[in-house]
Amino acid sequence: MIILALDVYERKRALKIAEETKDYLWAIKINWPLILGSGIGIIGELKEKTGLPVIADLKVADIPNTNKLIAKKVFDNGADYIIVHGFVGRDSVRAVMEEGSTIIVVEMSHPGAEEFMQPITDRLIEMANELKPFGVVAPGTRPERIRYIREKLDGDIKIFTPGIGAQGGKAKEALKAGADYIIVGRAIYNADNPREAVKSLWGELNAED
Ligand code: U5P
Repeated sequence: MIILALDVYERKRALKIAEETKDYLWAIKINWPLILGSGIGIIGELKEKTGLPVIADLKVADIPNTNKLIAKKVFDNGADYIIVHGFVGRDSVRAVMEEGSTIIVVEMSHPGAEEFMQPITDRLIEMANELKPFGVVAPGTRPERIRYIREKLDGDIKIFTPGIGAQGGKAKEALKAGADYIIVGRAIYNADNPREAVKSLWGELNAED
Protein backbone atom coordinates (compact mmCIF):
# COMPACT_ATOMS: atom_id res chain seq x y z
CA MET A 1 0.00 0.00 0.00
CA ILE A 2 3.07 2.28 -0.08
CA ILE A 3 3.87 4.04 -3.35
CA LEU A 4 7.26 5.68 -3.80
CA ALA A 5 7.17 9.09 -5.50
CA LEU A 6 10.52 8.91 -7.23
CA ASP A 7 11.08 12.60 -7.94
CA VAL A 8 14.79 12.64 -8.70
CA TYR A 9 16.30 13.64 -12.04
CA GLU A 10 19.10 11.14 -12.44
CA ARG A 11 18.51 7.74 -13.98
CA LYS A 12 21.19 5.99 -11.93
CA ARG A 13 20.00 7.42 -8.64
CA ALA A 14 16.40 6.56 -9.49
CA LEU A 15 17.22 2.95 -10.34
CA LYS A 16 19.33 2.55 -7.19
CA ILE A 17 16.62 3.91 -4.87
CA ALA A 18 13.96 1.82 -6.63
CA GLU A 19 15.97 -1.33 -6.18
CA GLU A 20 16.73 -0.60 -2.52
CA THR A 21 13.10 0.11 -1.61
CA LYS A 22 11.10 -2.23 -3.87
CA ASP A 23 10.47 -4.94 -1.25
CA TYR A 24 8.23 -2.57 0.71
CA LEU A 25 6.40 -0.93 -2.18
CA TRP A 26 3.16 -1.54 -4.06
CA ALA A 27 4.21 0.65 -6.98
CA ILE A 28 6.55 3.40 -8.11
CA LYS A 29 5.15 6.77 -9.12
CA ILE A 30 7.16 8.90 -11.50
CA ASN A 31 6.56 12.51 -12.33
CA TRP A 32 7.97 15.15 -14.72
CA PRO A 33 11.29 15.58 -12.86
CA LEU A 34 12.38 11.99 -13.57
CA ILE A 35 10.95 11.89 -17.09
CA LEU A 36 12.59 15.23 -17.99
CA GLY A 37 15.86 14.17 -16.37
CA SER A 38 16.10 10.61 -17.63
CA GLY A 39 13.70 10.19 -20.54
CA ILE A 40 10.54 8.14 -20.98
CA GLY A 41 12.58 4.91 -21.24
CA ILE A 42 12.99 5.06 -17.46
CA ILE A 43 9.52 3.50 -17.13
CA GLY A 44 10.63 0.25 -18.74
CA GLU A 45 13.91 0.24 -16.83
CA LEU A 46 12.17 0.68 -13.49
CA LYS A 47 9.72 -2.10 -14.28
CA GLU A 48 12.51 -4.42 -15.34
CA LYS A 49 14.61 -3.66 -12.23
CA THR A 50 11.79 -3.91 -9.69
CA GLY A 51 8.93 -5.89 -11.23
CA LEU A 52 6.57 -3.25 -9.78
CA PRO A 53 3.79 -1.31 -11.49
CA VAL A 54 4.70 2.22 -12.58
CA ILE A 55 2.29 5.12 -12.20
CA ALA A 56 2.93 8.05 -14.54
CA ASP A 57 1.91 11.14 -12.59
CA LEU A 58 1.82 13.60 -15.47
CA LYS A 59 -1.39 15.28 -14.29
CA VAL A 60 -2.47 15.48 -17.87
CA ALA A 61 -4.73 18.52 -18.35
CA ASP A 62 -5.32 19.27 -22.02
CA ILE A 63 -7.86 18.93 -24.81
CA PRO A 64 -9.00 15.35 -25.55
CA ASN A 65 -6.71 14.85 -28.56
CA THR A 66 -3.54 16.02 -26.79
CA ASN A 67 -4.47 14.07 -23.66
CA LYS A 68 -4.88 10.97 -25.81
CA LEU A 69 -1.53 11.46 -27.57
CA ILE A 70 0.25 11.84 -24.21
CA ALA A 71 -1.50 8.88 -22.61
CA LYS A 72 -0.84 6.60 -25.59
CA LYS A 73 2.89 7.36 -25.51
CA VAL A 74 3.08 6.75 -21.78
CA PHE A 75 1.24 3.42 -21.96
CA ASP A 76 3.25 2.35 -25.04
CA ASN A 77 6.33 2.86 -22.89
CA GLY A 78 5.06 0.47 -20.24
CA ALA A 79 3.27 2.62 -17.65
CA ASP A 80 0.54 0.77 -15.76
CA TYR A 81 -1.44 3.80 -14.59
CA ILE A 82 -1.62 7.47 -15.51
CA ILE A 83 -2.76 10.41 -13.39
CA VAL A 84 -5.00 12.96 -15.07
CA HIS A 85 -6.62 16.21 -13.94
CA GLY A 86 -10.39 16.08 -13.82
CA PHE A 87 -11.12 19.81 -14.00
CA VAL A 88 -10.54 19.83 -17.78
CA GLY A 89 -13.82 17.95 -18.19
CA ARG A 90 -15.27 14.54 -19.00
CA ASP A 91 -14.21 14.50 -22.66
CA SER A 92 -10.55 15.08 -21.81
CA VAL A 93 -10.62 12.49 -19.03
CA ARG A 94 -12.39 9.91 -21.22
CA ALA A 95 -9.72 10.34 -23.89
CA VAL A 96 -7.11 9.24 -21.36
CA MET A 97 -9.23 6.39 -19.96
CA GLU A 98 -9.55 4.92 -23.45
CA GLU A 99 -5.77 4.37 -23.44
CA GLY A 100 -5.37 2.64 -20.08
CA SER A 101 -5.86 2.58 -16.29
CA THR A 102 -6.48 6.07 -15.01
CA ILE A 103 -6.34 7.90 -11.70
CA ILE A 104 -8.21 11.24 -11.51
CA VAL A 105 -7.12 14.10 -9.22
CA VAL A 106 -10.14 15.21 -7.18
CA GLU A 107 -8.25 17.29 -4.61
CA MET A 108 -4.56 18.09 -4.22
CA SER A 109 -2.49 18.01 -1.03
CA HIS A 110 -0.89 21.46 -0.96
CA PRO A 111 -2.43 24.50 0.79
CA GLY A 112 -3.23 26.20 -2.54
CA ALA A 113 -5.61 23.36 -3.42
CA GLU A 114 -8.14 24.98 -1.09
CA GLU A 115 -8.24 28.00 -3.39
CA PHE A 116 -9.63 26.60 -6.66
CA MET A 117 -9.78 22.80 -6.38
CA GLN A 118 -11.57 22.12 -3.12
CA PRO A 119 -14.64 24.11 -4.20
CA ILE A 120 -15.11 21.73 -7.15
CA THR A 121 -14.12 18.46 -5.43
CA ASP A 122 -17.77 17.35 -5.13
CA ARG A 123 -18.22 17.70 -8.89
CA LEU A 124 -14.97 15.87 -9.57
CA ILE A 125 -16.14 13.02 -7.33
CA GLU A 126 -19.44 12.90 -9.23
CA MET A 127 -17.49 12.65 -12.47
CA ALA A 128 -15.31 9.87 -11.07
CA ASN A 129 -18.38 7.91 -9.92
CA GLU A 130 -19.77 8.19 -13.43
CA LEU A 131 -16.57 7.39 -15.38
CA LYS A 132 -15.29 4.72 -12.95
CA PRO A 133 -11.50 5.21 -13.12
CA PHE A 134 -9.15 2.88 -11.25
CA GLY A 135 -8.68 5.53 -8.57
CA VAL A 136 -8.61 9.13 -7.47
CA VAL A 137 -5.99 11.35 -5.82
CA ALA A 138 -7.04 12.87 -2.48
CA PRO A 139 -4.99 14.97 -0.03
CA GLY A 140 -2.94 12.94 2.46
CA THR A 141 -2.52 16.20 4.35
CA ARG A 142 -6.25 16.45 5.19
CA PRO A 143 -7.65 13.25 6.75
CA GLU A 144 -11.08 14.86 7.16
CA ARG A 145 -11.19 15.43 3.39
CA ILE A 146 -10.11 11.81 2.72
CA ARG A 147 -12.99 10.67 4.94
CA TYR A 148 -15.39 12.98 3.09
CA ILE A 149 -14.20 11.80 -0.34
CA ARG A 150 -14.38 8.14 0.75
CA GLU A 151 -18.00 8.62 1.81
CA LYS A 152 -19.02 10.12 -1.52
CA LEU A 153 -16.92 7.95 -3.82
CA ASP A 154 -18.05 4.57 -5.20
CA GLY A 155 -16.63 1.83 -3.00
CA ASP A 156 -14.65 0.14 -5.76
CA ILE A 157 -12.68 3.26 -6.76
CA LYS A 158 -9.31 3.37 -4.95
CA ILE A 159 -8.00 6.42 -3.10
CA PHE A 160 -4.36 7.47 -3.51
CA THR A 161 -3.04 10.01 -0.98
CA PRO A 162 0.14 12.00 -1.55
CA GLY A 163 1.36 14.52 1.00
CA ILE A 164 2.59 11.99 3.56
CA GLY A 165 5.87 12.88 5.30
CA ALA A 166 7.47 15.98 3.79
CA GLN A 167 4.13 17.81 3.40
CA GLY A 168 3.05 16.91 6.93
CA GLY A 169 0.50 14.13 6.29
CA LYS A 170 0.52 11.04 8.53
CA ALA A 171 0.35 7.63 6.87
CA LYS A 172 -1.75 5.89 9.52
CA GLU A 173 -4.24 8.74 9.71
CA ALA A 174 -4.67 8.72 5.94
CA LEU A 175 -5.30 4.97 5.90
CA LYS A 176 -7.74 5.18 8.81
CA ALA A 177 -9.60 7.94 6.98
CA GLY A 178 -10.10 5.68 3.96
CA ALA A 179 -6.99 5.88 1.77
CA ASP A 180 -6.07 2.67 -0.06
CA TYR A 181 -2.54 3.73 -1.01
CA ILE A 182 -0.18 6.29 0.48
CA ILE A 183 2.31 8.12 -1.70
CA VAL A 184 5.65 9.09 -0.16
CA GLY A 185 8.48 10.90 -1.92
CA ARG A 186 11.07 13.01 -0.10
CA ALA A 187 10.67 11.21 3.24
CA ILE A 188 12.04 8.11 1.47
CA TYR A 189 14.29 9.24 -1.39
CA ASN A 190 15.99 12.00 0.60
CA ALA A 191 16.58 9.79 3.64
CA ASP A 192 20.18 8.81 4.44
CA ASN A 193 19.05 5.23 3.95
CA PRO A 194 15.93 4.99 1.74
CA ARG A 195 15.56 1.26 2.40
CA GLU A 196 15.53 1.78 6.17
CA ALA A 197 13.10 4.69 5.79
CA VAL A 198 10.56 2.69 3.79
CA LYS A 199 11.06 -0.40 5.93
CA SER A 200 10.30 1.55 9.09
CA LEU A 201 7.19 3.11 7.50
CA TRP A 202 6.07 -0.35 6.38
CA GLY A 203 6.64 -1.68 9.90
CA GLU A 204 4.62 1.17 11.38
CA LEU A 205 1.72 0.50 9.02
CA ASN A 206 1.70 -3.22 9.62
CA ALA A 207 2.03 -3.05 13.42
CA GLU A 208 -1.01 -3.84 15.58
CA ASP A 209 -2.51 -0.72 17.17
N1 U5P B 1 1.45 14.98 -5.60
C1 U5P B 1 1.26 15.68 -4.43
N2 U5P B 1 0.03 16.18 -4.17
C2 U5P B 1 -1.02 16.04 -5.00
C3 U5P B 1 -0.84 15.32 -6.19
C4 U5P B 1 0.40 14.80 -6.46
O1 U5P B 1 2.19 15.84 -3.61
O2 U5P B 1 -2.10 16.51 -4.68
C5 U5P B 1 2.74 14.37 -5.95
C6 U5P B 1 3.91 15.33 -6.01
O3 U5P B 1 4.04 15.90 -7.29
C7 U5P B 1 5.06 14.39 -5.68
C8 U5P B 1 4.45 13.44 -4.67
O4 U5P B 1 5.40 13.63 -6.83
O5 U5P B 1 3.08 13.38 -4.97
C9 U5P B 1 4.66 13.84 -3.22
O6 U5P B 1 6.02 13.93 -2.91
P1 U5P B 1 6.58 14.28 -1.44
O7 U5P B 1 5.89 15.52 -0.99
O8 U5P B 1 6.25 13.10 -0.56
O9 U5P B 1 8.05 14.46 -1.66
